[in-house]
Amino acid sequence: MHVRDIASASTDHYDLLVRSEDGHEYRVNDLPFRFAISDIKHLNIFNNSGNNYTGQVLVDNVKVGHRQLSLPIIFDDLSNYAGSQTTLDNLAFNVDQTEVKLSGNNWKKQPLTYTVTADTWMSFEFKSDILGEIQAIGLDDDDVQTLSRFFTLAGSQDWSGTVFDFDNYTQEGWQTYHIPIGQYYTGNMNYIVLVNDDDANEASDSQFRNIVVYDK
Ligand SMILES: [Ca+2]
Ligand SMILES: [Ca+2]
Repeated sequence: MHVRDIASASTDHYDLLVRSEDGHEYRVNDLPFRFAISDIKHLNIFNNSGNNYTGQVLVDNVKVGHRQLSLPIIFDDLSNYAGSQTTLDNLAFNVDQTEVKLSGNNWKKQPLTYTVTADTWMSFEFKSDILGEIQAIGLDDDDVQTLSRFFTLAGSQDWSGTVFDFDNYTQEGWQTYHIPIGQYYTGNMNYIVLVNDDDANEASDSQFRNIVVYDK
């Protein structure tokens, strides 16, 4: 591809459009790499004209578009998850119910119908003022624990069988997570599940906000 210019950044995708000399447009996602907008630290423009690297690149009018691929999940229908796990059930919300604070010993699910593909990601912010035993998030298709679908974020207990790749909460306020969940599992899901497990003390809290599930 002989690239003449970056045509534009789409306003409706996390994509860049690259226009070739002959007028073809290529989404960056059509090229052999992918990225989330939040992953961009530097935008490097490469030009590869066949095998001889002699082409020229003209770059102008670079814009980065932003649109959320889905709206944040609204916590308007939370119910207990996994039977008797919840023993102390305290919930608090912001006004538009895109932020929820679970405290006590509290496992909740919110209906969310989503087919997870290999390209599915989940982004959200998490905060905990008092750490507990298990603080985690995941998707599930029913009310029965499926451990491999949960991402442990914090807590003293190693919830064996869950994903620990994001078990890195620093206890410094809100922390942002971008999880490529489709690289861990796929399939039809019916719930997003939030876990604030603290059997011994019933004192921990897990706060989640701006959860979006999307394909890219
Ligand atoms: Ca428990
Ligand atoms: Ca399940």
